[in-house]
Amino acid sequence: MLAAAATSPSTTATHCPYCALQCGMNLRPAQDPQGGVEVVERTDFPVNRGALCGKGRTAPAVLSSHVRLTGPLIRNHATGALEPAGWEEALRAVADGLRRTRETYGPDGVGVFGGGGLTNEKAYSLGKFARLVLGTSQIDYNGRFCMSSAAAAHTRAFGVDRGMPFPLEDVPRSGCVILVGSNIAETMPPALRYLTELKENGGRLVVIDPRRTRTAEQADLHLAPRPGTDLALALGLLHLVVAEGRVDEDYVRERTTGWEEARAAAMSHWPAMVERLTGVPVPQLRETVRMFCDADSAMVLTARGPEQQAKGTDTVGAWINLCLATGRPGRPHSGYGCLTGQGNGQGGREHGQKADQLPGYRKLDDPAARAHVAAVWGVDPDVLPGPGRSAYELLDALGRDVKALLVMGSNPVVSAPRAGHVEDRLRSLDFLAVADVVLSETAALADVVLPVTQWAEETGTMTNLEGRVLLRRRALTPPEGVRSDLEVMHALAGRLGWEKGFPTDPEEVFDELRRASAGGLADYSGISYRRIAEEDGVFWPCPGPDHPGTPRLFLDRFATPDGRARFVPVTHRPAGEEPDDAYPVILTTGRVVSHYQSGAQTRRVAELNAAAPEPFVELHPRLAERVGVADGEPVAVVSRRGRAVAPARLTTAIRPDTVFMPFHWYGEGRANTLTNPALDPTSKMPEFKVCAVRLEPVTPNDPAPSDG
Ligand SMILES: Nc1nc2c(c(=O)[nH]1)N[C@H]1C(S)=C(S)[C@@H](COP(=O)(O)OP(=O)(O)OC[C@H]3O[C@@H](n4cnc5c(=O)[nH]c(N)nc54)[C@H](O)[C@@H]3O)O[C@H]1N2
Ligand SMILES: Nc1nc2c(c(=O)[nH]1)N[C@H]1C(S)=C(S)[C@@H](COP(=O)(O)OP(=O)(O)OC[C@H]3O[C@@H](n4cnc5c(=O)[nH]c(N)nc54)[C@H](O)[C@@H]3O)O[C@H]1N2
Ligand code: SF4
Ligand SMILES: [Mo]
Repeated sequence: MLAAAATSPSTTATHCPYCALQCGMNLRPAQDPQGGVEVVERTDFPVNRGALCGKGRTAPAVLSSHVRLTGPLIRNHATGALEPAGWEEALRAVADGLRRTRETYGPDGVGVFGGGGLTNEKAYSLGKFARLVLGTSQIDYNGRFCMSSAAAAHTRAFGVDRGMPFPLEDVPRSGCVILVGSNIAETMPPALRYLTELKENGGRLVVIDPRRTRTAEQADLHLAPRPGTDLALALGLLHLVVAEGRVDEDYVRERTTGWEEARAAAMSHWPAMVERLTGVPVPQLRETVRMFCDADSAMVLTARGPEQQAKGTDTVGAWINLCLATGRPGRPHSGYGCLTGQGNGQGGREHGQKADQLPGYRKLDDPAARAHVAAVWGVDPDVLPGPGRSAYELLDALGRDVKALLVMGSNPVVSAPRAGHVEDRLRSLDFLAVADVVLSETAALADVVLPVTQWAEETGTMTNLEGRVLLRRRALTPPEGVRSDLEVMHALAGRLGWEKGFPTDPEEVFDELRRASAGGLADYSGISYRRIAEEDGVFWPCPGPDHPGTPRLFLDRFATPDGRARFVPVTHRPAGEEPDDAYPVILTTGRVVSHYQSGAQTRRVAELNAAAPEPFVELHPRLAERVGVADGEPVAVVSRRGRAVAPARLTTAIRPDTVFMPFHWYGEGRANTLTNPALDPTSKMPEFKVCAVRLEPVTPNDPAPSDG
């Protein structure tokens, strides 16, 4: 239960530590004799208006010293154990490990792996730390596994990538919303309200998901395609839009380029063929087109379902084409948006922890961008390395080309595709340092573990899924033995020869970030901590202190050189791995409401664990019967990468050719033991949502599962 609304002056207005909704909450000192803080309802923040999901409500539990790290750990190589150490010793060990590797193998022998949960200040500093202090090109982050395909498609079509080009408040004012591969009821529960209000206002909702999820249950129409066929589906809809004369010719002529090629590509996707590929009946395709085109305003929102595919960029491109052909983007309550996932999934992709990027969403291979950022950093542009490897490529290169790694804000042992292999690669490193708040499965492999402060113990900005820059505020004093990520970077930089340039005060870092982003696509230069506090957050771009910020993009022009949106001709292709005789079933993966990501934080919260104690394999009773497994019994799922075992959960809400596993657990039920690291050629997104598997009943004498 939430504590009653408070009026105490010691209450701090802040935001949840988890997902991209960044729900507002108040924290106040707990009544509990153990101390800490408790969550109090905060109704003045417009995005969630007081509502929180169970993860947000219970977030203070992870602040407790029973579950978190409270001091550095160093591996004793004689015993193999991680042992408590002092900060001086730990920082020296990390600095030595990174320096030694660099001296032996060159700067690109050292890698950095960041996270989309880091504040803007941390993400910015991490990119700067990698390029200046380590001199390495080998930095990327877990956002590559998240919304990178939508980001690439956005940039290709619109010239800029802000996940939602309009605020959430526009959703219920739309006439029709197509929600593709998003289970908002479990992944952003307070946002379900926007869909309920949409229907109350008379708007129509179409949900596209191979499972009849709690979100799909809200829909006027639910389409359940075979996983990995969204590209064909979107092309089939566009074919029908053309065939039924529903193209907005004026809009296409005035605001876009490339229509003829995109139209020709779509016309080869006949409805009957699309039905065969996707399993969605032609009448449902027609009904979708009718709802979408009859509405005065309409939008398509995608999440990880269509994006986490080896053709995710083209798939999102096809949905954008549909929106452009029907004249939606830049019109009221209309257009295309991607529901970004991590707390700072938006800001974390803008300020330089991505392999090809400099702050302000600038490109590392653009000479003008290099010159601008180098001037802010006080260095010669030539010292900046070029673009590096993408996240999976980086993890795959560990122990071979990249010999030491610093991880800050990710738990790839659980969350990376083909995780057994990634775990082996991490073990093969000469040196691994992990900064985390808990002893995650990745931290457990490290030579040195650096314990860091958490959301409620530090201040910093986050950019939510709407592009709204928010301020998280410090509400309590961290325990003695932990330091902030900014302090860690400052201390390491100092030991590696950079006395200056890595401040520990977040506002000082933010002011530098503002200058570094000035003139870039994601321009934060007009945003200040004070303005955020006064204005419920500020939407970027905000190029000056008097600029109001930009809640809605593309009203007059797109961010392309000619101001027009670009159609991209795309055509359907198979998944990286299609079912065959040996692996006849499709595995798809995703989330449950009670756990967050790799579970490193939420598996440490008793209430959440009680609600969702273990992994499971969701499958249709017909498939279960064929395999010979009953509800609740263990079932083995085997792919070309390995084998996982978890209890079967029978439901008619999933297609009979598909099984679903959540990815929040380590051990024998780890979903990512199975997943296929086939990468999208543009975004380098791995294919988390489709791979081929076979199912086997598990008998008591079965050998222990192994990771491939
Ligand atoms: N509870 C909880 N909430 C979270 C998170 C969490 O870990 N737990 N993580 C946050 C983050 S980082 C993210 S990225 C978001 C993700 O938010 P969502 O994208 O909503 O989450 P997922 O469960 O990964 O996938 C959504 C749906 O895609 C469907 N799907 C699977 N394959 C396909 C396919 O081929 N096509 C289509 N159309 N759909 C398919 C799945 O059945 C699933 O219901 O959630 C955020 N919120
Ligand atoms: N099979 C499958 N796999 C997936 C997905 C899927 O749908 N299916 N989804 C993918 C997606 S969308 C995502 S976003 C990834 C996420 O996967 P991960 O990157 O593993 O995400 P988290 O579990 O959030 O890991 C964050 C880690 O950083 C720590 N941490 C939190 N805050 C801080 C901080 O401020 N500083 C530091 N130093 N550490 C911090 C946490 O304790 C945790 O250990 O998983 C991907 N993996
Ligand atoms: S929906 Fe997301 S931001 Fe809101 S309380 Fe839940 S986890 Fe936190
Ligand atoms: Mo994500």
